[in-house]
Amino acid sequence: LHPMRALFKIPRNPPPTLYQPELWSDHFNDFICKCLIKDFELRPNVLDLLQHVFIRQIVGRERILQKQLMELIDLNQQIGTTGKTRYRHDLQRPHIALLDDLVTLEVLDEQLQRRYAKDQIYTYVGDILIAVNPFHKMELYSPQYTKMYIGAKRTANPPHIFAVADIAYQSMVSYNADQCIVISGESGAGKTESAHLLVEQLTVLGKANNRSLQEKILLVNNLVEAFGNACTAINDNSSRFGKYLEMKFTCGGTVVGAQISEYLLEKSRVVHQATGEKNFHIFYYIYAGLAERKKLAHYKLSDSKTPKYLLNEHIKLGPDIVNNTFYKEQFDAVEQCFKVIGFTLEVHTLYVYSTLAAILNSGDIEFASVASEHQTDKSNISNIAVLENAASLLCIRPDELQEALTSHCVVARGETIVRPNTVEKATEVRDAMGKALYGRLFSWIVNRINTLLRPDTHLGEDDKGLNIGILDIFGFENFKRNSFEQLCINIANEQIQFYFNQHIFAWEQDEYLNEDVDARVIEYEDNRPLLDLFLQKPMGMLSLLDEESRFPQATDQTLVEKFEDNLKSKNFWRPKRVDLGFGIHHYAGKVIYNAAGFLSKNRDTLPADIVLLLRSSENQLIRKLVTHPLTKTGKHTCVLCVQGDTGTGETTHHPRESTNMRTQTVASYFRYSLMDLLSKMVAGQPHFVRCIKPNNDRQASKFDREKVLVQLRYTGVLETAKIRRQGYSHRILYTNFVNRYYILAFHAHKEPEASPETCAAILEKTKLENWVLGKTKVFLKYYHVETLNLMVRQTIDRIVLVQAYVRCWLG
Ligand code: AD9
Ligand code: MG
Repeated sequence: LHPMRALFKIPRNPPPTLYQPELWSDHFNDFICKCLIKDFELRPNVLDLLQHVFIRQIVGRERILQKQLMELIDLNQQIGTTGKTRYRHDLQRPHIALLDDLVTLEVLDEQLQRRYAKDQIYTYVGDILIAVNPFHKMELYSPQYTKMYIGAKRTANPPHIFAVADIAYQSMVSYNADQCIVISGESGAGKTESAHLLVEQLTVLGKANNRSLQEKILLVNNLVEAFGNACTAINDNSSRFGKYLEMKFTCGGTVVGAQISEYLLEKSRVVHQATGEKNFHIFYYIYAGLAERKKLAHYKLSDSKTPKYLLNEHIKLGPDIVNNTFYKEQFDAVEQCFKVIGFTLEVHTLYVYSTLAAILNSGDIEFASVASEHQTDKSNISNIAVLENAASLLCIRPDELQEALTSHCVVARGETIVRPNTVEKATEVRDAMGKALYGRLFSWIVNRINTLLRPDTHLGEDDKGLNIGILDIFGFENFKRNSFEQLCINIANEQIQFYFNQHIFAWEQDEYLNEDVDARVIEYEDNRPLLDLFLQKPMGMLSLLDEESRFPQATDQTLVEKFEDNLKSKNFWRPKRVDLGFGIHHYAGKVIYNAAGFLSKNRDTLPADIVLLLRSSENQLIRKLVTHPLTKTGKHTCVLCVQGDTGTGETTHHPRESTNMRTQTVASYFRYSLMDLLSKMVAGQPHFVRCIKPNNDRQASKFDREKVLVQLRYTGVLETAKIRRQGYSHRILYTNFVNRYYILAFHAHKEPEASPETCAAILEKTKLENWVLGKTKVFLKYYHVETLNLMVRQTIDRIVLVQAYVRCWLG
């Protein structure tokens, strides 16, 4: 037996890639530490060191053969360079005269413009990625790029969205902690595209060993976007819902599933679209797709008569829809998504098509006013054939549908009385049914995806798993005419901005105070007053709206008057000469809203008669959509929730709707959704991507400097640059710091005491500068942590290599 073998106690089945010091003898660990601590590069004194260790200490009088020593030196050189060779790539880094990280610059917009002109759309401001929408296809996402950004040091490559995926992934694995990537920016700035790219890169990083799972995850976004996105005046593929996609990993970092949470689908779009806008994509896809397959008749649709819900008079697409090749291709793609993700054709897909066709058919039901002896405001259906089509697709009786649309029951003194609906009321009921069916269908699809991609089966018993959440919501909107939907969308953006501010400014500066660290205070635009204006109870805008929605006599006019009387804020005003108008000065700019329809949109009632009727449907899916009781209640404690007067941030939320048809208002459901989203987000370590729209014309290579500057200003990017330059974005408790990094300066198998002295020793050893020690925490600049993590990784890599070598050599 080789004497060193006994000394090193080479473990029998050593894990091939893990350094587990307890498996090896102290002699071996000492040897490694001496090698590593002496010098990170290991090289200069290697000969001396090895001679010392091997010849004098271990082998004693026995001489090591020259050849073996030479081998060790070779090995050492390999080890010394792995950090570099592993991450060197075939792609030559383009010569960059412009700065990748603008944290050091005062004039951001000018640099961004110069970079943009060179197609460098990504730029860092500290640890935040700025992505300027190129509005044209970029050669930046090929497999070569995918590879180039795996495990690379951030400064080794130009800024890229893939680098954000990598940092989030590496942080998740190294810290065993959930991560959250927040993408923000106004409508059309590129959030959804960025989200796709992140998912793509994360599936590669997560090395899904199951190819079909990888494929499924990649298709999830496409599927939900077909149902949740639409063409607006600003963006042809505008997200009309908020999406939080959580990718699930094992603790070892293998991707095992995905879960989506959807927020606030803009259902009103199903029945009405503003000038120049369209319905949800899927309706056009299915209409063209079914026409192509000659199946329109089966779904009671006709290619000569475009359904009204698709015929926005301002677009006049008309017959072109059925001939549109893009829509046809998209229909095939959606069907493929359904198939790959695991929806069954017979049960699911066909039911989905029937439901969509039923919505389109019901939109064509027309009402006429009928004069009667007692009342003049009764309504009747003037195209019974269409009603019958809708009823047959919904698998309900046409006479019952007719009754539910044209009349309603009221219970008075224990007696049920049937009252007729006016044409206006009947139309409202018809549209409410379409919206409700679509909204529920969307949630059902999302739930189904979640069931099919649930990670349970892939996680080991003790593995709770980790996740990386990607937030992609609808961006800030300011149209010519802004309604309730824009208000909700903009409040959501306001909340995300608040989350950003808290992370970047508020919490960081609080810590300086608490920890007695001397750092300059950075002024930033705090949008808390705006959130209070909207969310405070009982006098915030949403509470006032809910209160007014409870009065049957209230009108949109009384609502704006209520706002005017009660909202005392410089951010709220009533513009002159705009009926039902009110203005809000959002963090991202001034928006004039029109309150017409606010009350009915907020009440969003689906009459009980319709619910009961749909529950009798012979179509399983329809039945499910109207019966599944979403009665779970959630309790969220979230430091970011603005909950007005209680100030505790704790609320009990009741998701919308229960079986007794007493529905919650949209405003209160919205509030619930926001809190739910935030409680998910705060659980993870955040990474920020700021998307910037370079012009309003969706034109490539056009950089409207003023427009960009406004966005940089309101998103606080300029202040972010300052705080990143002057502040300490990472604050790590002594214990955690020592635990994570002691290996860089101390014996790998003996964790030293978690004292400020130990921390200082580690930091001095690493030759990093500009760090500070607080009372209980180490304060680091944003760029320190990456370097430290890389050093740890390299150290472990080297140890593993030495182990491997020693095993081969002696084993
Ligand atoms: V909204 O708030 O959902 O209305 P987003 O999501 O911010 O908006 P989206 O990602 O949909 O915007 O981008 C708008 C369009 O910009 C896309 O349809 C692309 O045509 C274009 N875009 C955005 N990012 C890129 C990119 N990295 N490369 C090429 C891009 N084109
Ligand atoms: Mg989007």
